[in-house]
Parts: sequence; structure tokens; C-alpha cells
Amino acid sequence: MADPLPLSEIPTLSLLYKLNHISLPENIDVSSLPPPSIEFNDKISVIRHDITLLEVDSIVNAANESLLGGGGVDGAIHRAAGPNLFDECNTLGGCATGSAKITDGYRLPAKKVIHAVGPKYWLTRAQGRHSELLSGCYRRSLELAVENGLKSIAFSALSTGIYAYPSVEASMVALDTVRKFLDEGKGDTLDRIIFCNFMKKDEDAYFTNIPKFFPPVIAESENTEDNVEEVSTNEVDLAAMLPDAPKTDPVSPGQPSLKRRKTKTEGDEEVTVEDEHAGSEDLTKADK
Ligand code: AR6
Repeated sequence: MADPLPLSEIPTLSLLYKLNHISLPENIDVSSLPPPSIEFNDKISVIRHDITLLEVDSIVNAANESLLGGGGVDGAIHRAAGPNLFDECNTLGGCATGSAKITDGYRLPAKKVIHAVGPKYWLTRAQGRHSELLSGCYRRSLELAVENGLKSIAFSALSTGIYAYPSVEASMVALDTVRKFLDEGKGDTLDRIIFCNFMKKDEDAYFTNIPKFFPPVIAESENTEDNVEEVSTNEVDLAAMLPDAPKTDPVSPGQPSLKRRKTKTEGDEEVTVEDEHAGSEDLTKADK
């Protein structure tokens, strides 16, 4: 198994701005942005990594209503945590879509697992409930982290795999929910909130959308000589591991359209599972 990734090696959004790995999109209407906050930007991270390797207080699983495991990140988390995770999940009585429940992390480097049940896009969009349900997952997960005294929480890109929620839309809902939670002062005890992506399409969506919810403060975005000198050796090491920011708006090349997904899911469940495996290969190829 690959080495765990400690929290200290996960760059903050403030650092990503300082190093110009993320910047405000050109032509953006700055007056439409929420107020920049150093405090928030020091709390937020966006990375592309296997979430089962994160040494953080909690990771958020993309589960289903049974909470008894499945494919995708759910399967990876259950495999890495070992059978005791299944046994604890089996005592929880399932979980409603749009909500979340918490368990221990067992053999994972993370102390706790928060199991969030994201919406199936093709079903809930037809009911106009997709964004409200996805937002509920993020909000309830943040609440559980706070209620349990956890300091760090890493989200997988809920619903963007087998449940077919488009990455760009999903990132907007996630970022909006986290921003509101912090604006309401409910996340003061959290030190770090990490968006942990697996596929490039999801990371691209975050890199593009994150400045709309957590804009840079002026000093962070100015890559002056003074600023560069302030970057510590540790930060330089982290910077070397970072991907470049996308130059174009994200698209979802591996992701079937809603129409295609709907047809396939109704007709043959296994096809969606193959899409998930394509996602795993995406990270594996890129990182090895
Ligand atoms: N680390 C981080 N992210 C991952 C990993 C990983 N090891 N593996 C996959 N992802 P999905 P959903 C990303 O399909 O769409 C399960 O069967 C993946 O690239 O895992 O919410 C459950 O039991 C994608 O961006 O979850 C449910 O039945 C994200 O995790 C159903 O799938 C979520 O993709 C839930 O579907």
C-alpha cells in the first residue's frame, strides 16, 4: 500500500494562490464575488489523491442508502478499513439520501469515516431536488465533524461517479455549501476542509470554481518577489507536487451525458460500474 499523506503535506488554498497554481478567471466580475478571507483560504484545500491514504481526522465516503458498501470510493474505503467498518455500518440502519452518518476509521489513516449518501443525478434532477440533496450531504458531514470535535475533514467528490452528477455543477454546490457554513460561523473549530478529487475532470472543476467562492486576497494573488521569498522550503516541496491550473473551462470527457447515463442505468447497472473503474485508472496513470 502507498504511504499515508499527512495533513501537513496537503497545501492550503492560500498557498495555491501564492504560487499562482490557482488564480481568478479572466473577465470575472469581481463585484459579484464574496469577500476574500485569509482565514477561510487557510482552511480550504483541493487535491487529487486516493482519499483512503489521507491522514486526517475524517474522510467523507460517497455511500448509498444501505451504508453496506458498494463500488467506487465506497468500495475502496471498505477494503482499506477492513471488515470492522462493515460491522459498524451494519448497526446504523442505513441513511437517507442527502444526509450522512459517522463511524470509526479502523485500519484507515483517517480517524473517522463520514458516510454521505449523495443523490442519483438522473432521478433527483427530474424532481428538482438534486442540488438541495447534494448540499445536504456536505452540510451534514460538516456538522458531524464539528459535533465530534474533529479538526479536519476531506470530502470525496460525492455523486460525481456512479451517481453521474456533472463535476462542474457538483463542485459549485459543494463550494457554495462550505462557504455558507463558514460564513455562518459554524466551522470555526475546523482547521481544514479538503476537497479530495480522484479524476482530473473533478480537480479541474474545483480549480476553476474555487475562486468564485473563496477568492484570493490581494497579497495572496500578487506573485511579487517579496511574496515568493516568503514561501518556505516546505511550501516549495509541496508546490513541486502540484498540477498546473487548467487553462480552459472544465469539461467532463469520461462522463456520459444525462441521457446516456439514464438509458444505461435503467437497462444495465454494470455499465456504470465500468465508468467508475475508468476513473480509478485515470488517477493511477497520471500519478505513476
Ligand atoms: N479516492 C478518492 N476519490 C475516489 C476514489 C478514491 N480512492 N475512488 C473513486 N473516487 P463514486 P457516487 C471518486 O462512484 O457517484 C458506490 O457503489 C470518483 O472518481 O464512488 O456518489 C456507492 O455504494 C468520483 O469522483 O460515488 C453508491 O452505490 C467520486 O469518488 C454509489 O457508488 C464519487 O464516485 C455512489 O455513487
